[in-house]
Amino acid sequence: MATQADSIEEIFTTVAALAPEIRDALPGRRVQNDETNPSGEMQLAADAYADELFLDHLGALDTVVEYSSEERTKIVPTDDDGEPGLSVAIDPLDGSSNLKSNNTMGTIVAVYDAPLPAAGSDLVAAAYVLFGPITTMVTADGDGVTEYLVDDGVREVITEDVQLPDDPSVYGFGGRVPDWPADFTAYTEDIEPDDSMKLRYGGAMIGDINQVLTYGGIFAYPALESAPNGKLRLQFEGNPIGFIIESAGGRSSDGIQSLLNVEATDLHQRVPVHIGNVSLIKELEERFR
Ligand code: AFP
Repeated sequence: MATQADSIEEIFTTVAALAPEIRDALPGRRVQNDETNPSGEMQLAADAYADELFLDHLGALDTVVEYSSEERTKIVPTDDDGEPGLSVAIDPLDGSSNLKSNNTMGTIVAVYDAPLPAAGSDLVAAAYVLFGPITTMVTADGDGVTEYLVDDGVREVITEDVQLPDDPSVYGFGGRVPDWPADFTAYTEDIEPDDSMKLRYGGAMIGDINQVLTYGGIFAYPALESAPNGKLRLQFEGNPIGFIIESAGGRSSDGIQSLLNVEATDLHQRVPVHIGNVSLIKELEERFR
């Protein structure tokens, strides 16, 4: 009988195996689809393609009983034997608007042991695939964080037990500066003069998070005056990335509490996201008190 660890491994293996197919499909799918996703953003042909591919392959696994994605309004039940299983929430191509300028993007996977929408405390695993100059995958399974090279759809370990470096050096903040609330602006004014910190912002959360994981630092897509819950989505982005960064010794926050403690009320709910070294996130939470 398969254990939960076997099921998580099967999901990770399936996601890695699809990476070359997705990468190969990108050049011809940089055009818009004439559709918007459930968050009202323009969908590219690549977003829709990757979503269908993940549904076909992850939905076919016995262990996956629910599939949902940033690209579809509703949860797809994928249970065909009535056995309990895991729910998968996926951002098929995070940062797909970077396709036009040929910059970094990736896939984010959240694995919950609960029906969706689920809280971060229901996560049992999370991972992301990063399509950079090389394809890498970072996984967290509750037992540590591992970085892999994905070569021909197969994972080869690069680093086991990945931890955020102690001395942070990068920061990246999304949203228009005049749209930032006063408390967040005040926090950025603490960070910017620090000569050990430099700005790195790429327009794909997954690329910016990987920089934080590599160099130490902070990524935020904060609440905005025009959008009090920010831009990023809890089920598909905030929770899985919070789980990975916290598993690597960092901290995640909506400004008050860990992202993993935020109540899940809606599949496509947004949440302010602040992620990075514990010291930096604690300072930010102090600013917000
Ligand atoms: P897309 O997937 O539509 O490109 O959005 C990417 C994203 O959700 C996240 O990955 C980025 O951090 C953020 O949006 C970038 O948003 P801005 O374009 O407002 O900087």
